Amino acid sequence: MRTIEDCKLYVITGEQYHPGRPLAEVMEAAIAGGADIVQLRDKNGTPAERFAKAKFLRALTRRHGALFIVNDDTELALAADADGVHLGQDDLPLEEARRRVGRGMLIGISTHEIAQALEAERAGADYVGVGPVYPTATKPGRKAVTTSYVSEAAAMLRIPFFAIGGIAPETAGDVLAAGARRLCAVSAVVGHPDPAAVCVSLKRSIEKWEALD
Ligand code: 3NM
Repeated sequence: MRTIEDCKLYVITGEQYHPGRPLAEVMEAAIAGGADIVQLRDKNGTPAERFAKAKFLRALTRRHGALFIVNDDTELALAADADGVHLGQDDLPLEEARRRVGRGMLIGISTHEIAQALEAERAGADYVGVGPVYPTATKPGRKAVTTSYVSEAAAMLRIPFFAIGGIAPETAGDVLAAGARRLCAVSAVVGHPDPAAVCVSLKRSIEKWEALD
């Protein structure tokens, strides 16, 4: 089983970006291209639909040795036997989430400034998201934090962080140059006709920078 430290490329579902194309096909392609983590992020589905998707993605990730994380919902994460749950700043406090899911499950936190990331680390988060680095239609209304937050995170955090928000093969170089070694993407991967090829490209960029460390 992969640990969070081993994971470099994190892909989140975004079904609005592939209308008419099955979730299964898109996420399987992302994993084939090198996604180490898949997160189910589904703000619109019914509980039954969300459970069905979670069960499916759990089986898919297990088959390929990837991690599976559920956005926002500790109950669904537990019911689907996910590897972790991901929380935003306005979701459940980390301590309460930990009480619900126990020590065995990963907890990730979205952060938008270094104080939030340091607080998440102190409170026992297993990883944080750092973003949105660039403006993104996937999370509208949130101000871009730019690569300067990525540099701060690289200098100050001990736990793994994933740069997120507008991450694509075209932007990855600048984000990696700022100090990120883990990337997370939605639209650039799942909205592309060839999700596997985008993942391969992102993974290569990460590995190139790792080799220079
Ligand atoms: N969280 P895309 S940015 C889900 O900064 C999410 O916490 C963010 O989507 C954060 O790769 C984001 O399409 C959306 O830009 C990322």
